[in-house]
Amino acid sequence: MNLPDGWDAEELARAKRLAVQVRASVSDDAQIFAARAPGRVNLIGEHTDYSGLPVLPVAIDRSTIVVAAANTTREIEVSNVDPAWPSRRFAIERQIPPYATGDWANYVKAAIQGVIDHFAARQLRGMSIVVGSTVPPASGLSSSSALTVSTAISFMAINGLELEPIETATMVARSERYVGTHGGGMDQAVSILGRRDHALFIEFDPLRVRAIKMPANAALVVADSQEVADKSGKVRAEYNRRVVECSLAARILGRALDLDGVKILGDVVRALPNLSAANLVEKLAGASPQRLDPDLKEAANVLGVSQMKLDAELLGHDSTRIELDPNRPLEILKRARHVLTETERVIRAAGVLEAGRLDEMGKLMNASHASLAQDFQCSTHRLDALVESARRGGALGARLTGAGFGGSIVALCDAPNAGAVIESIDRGYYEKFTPGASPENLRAVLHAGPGASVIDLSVNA
Ligand code: NG1
Repeated sequence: MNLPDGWDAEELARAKRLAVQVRASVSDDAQIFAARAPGRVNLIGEHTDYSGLPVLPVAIDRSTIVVAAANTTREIEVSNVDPAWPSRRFAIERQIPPYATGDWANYVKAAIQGVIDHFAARQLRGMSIVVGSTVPPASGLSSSSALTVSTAISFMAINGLELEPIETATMVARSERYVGTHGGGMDQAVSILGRRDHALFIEFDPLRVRAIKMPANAALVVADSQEVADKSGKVRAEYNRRVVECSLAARILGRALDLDGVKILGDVVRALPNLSAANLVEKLAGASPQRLDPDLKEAANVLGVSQMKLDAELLGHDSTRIELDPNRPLEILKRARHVLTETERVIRAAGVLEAGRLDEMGKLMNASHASLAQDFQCSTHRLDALVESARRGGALGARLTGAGFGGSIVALCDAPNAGAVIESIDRGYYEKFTPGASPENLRAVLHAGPGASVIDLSVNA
């Protein structure tokens, strides 16, 4: 069978099944498009993207497919083959009001709103879509971005709109903030720009990528802790709090180092490339208490700005305003230490991966996990146990992947050893933490796959 570029046989078959459902609700001659967008696993560079600092993920061989046909109603009609996600219908308007927090279709709205904002002057056609995904939800593999990306590119196809992939990635990264997470652009970038058998070294502001071939003897074991990292509730608050903490650390460092206009840690690193993470952490420690009150009063004093201005700049307004827990101080030093040392690890990791030095890559991944657990405080008891069980099975390195607070881990292994690592995870983790569940669907060797693409199903029928 002739497969369209970037699609495998299972995906094409899945798209055709979804198309049957879409055809039932549109006219016989309607053009049908199918978009696929992969999830991702991040090898290293965690919680660095929203500071504008580099990451090193791979697009994985698990994808979300959206099959779309134009309708005549100027509405978006959405259904999902998984009954856990109820059907939705909403009008295309200049400002689409979001559903209640946590509604899955807010990711669809985010994508549509992003395209509307980007192509402001256009009259856009509505569409009916059916979604079918093999990216497990809430497990740190970015099912959300796979949905946002596949929706955005199918909506563009329906409306005859085109962008360079790098521009699409920038557009979608911005648009996903619609759901209220103040994320960076890693997930959308790798979902769109991913390359088969390659990891992507991604830099931001402006977005650019370098593909790094995965060494042939490397295997990636990805295991789901089954601890739900629900990005719509508590985890979102934790995530957004860290965005604020990192931005505060950046502003304080900027002031201490006489730099103008610093908003994120990347601004500092780019302005002073010769200062090491250790140097910068030392400067920060000299310029600010390690922790600051969440009402931002003390922070405003340290920065010499008004509390109101700082509040507006850091927390925003309206539906995407960040609410800080008034009873917990903001951690400044620890968070910055993680982000700055992680940046050094990512840059080294790109080099050692390219050179095929897997042992060193594994050590960097272990150091990343330790820093995420101790300084960024986004690991959990269960993620630590899962990482440990992978290491005991002989993984060269293992770490939580994605935002943390639950979700998945990634373990780097010598390919012949992947089976032993999986066995150790089954015995050391799943038997204890998910007794009775069969672990077959919870862990796998995943491969670096191609980025998103859209096809005309009438041509590929
Ligand atoms: P996940 O694992 O999908 O929640 C989130 C952010 C990323 C990045 C990582 C942490 C979104 C869509 N994704 O990923 O941008 O910041 O956390 O490295 O917000």
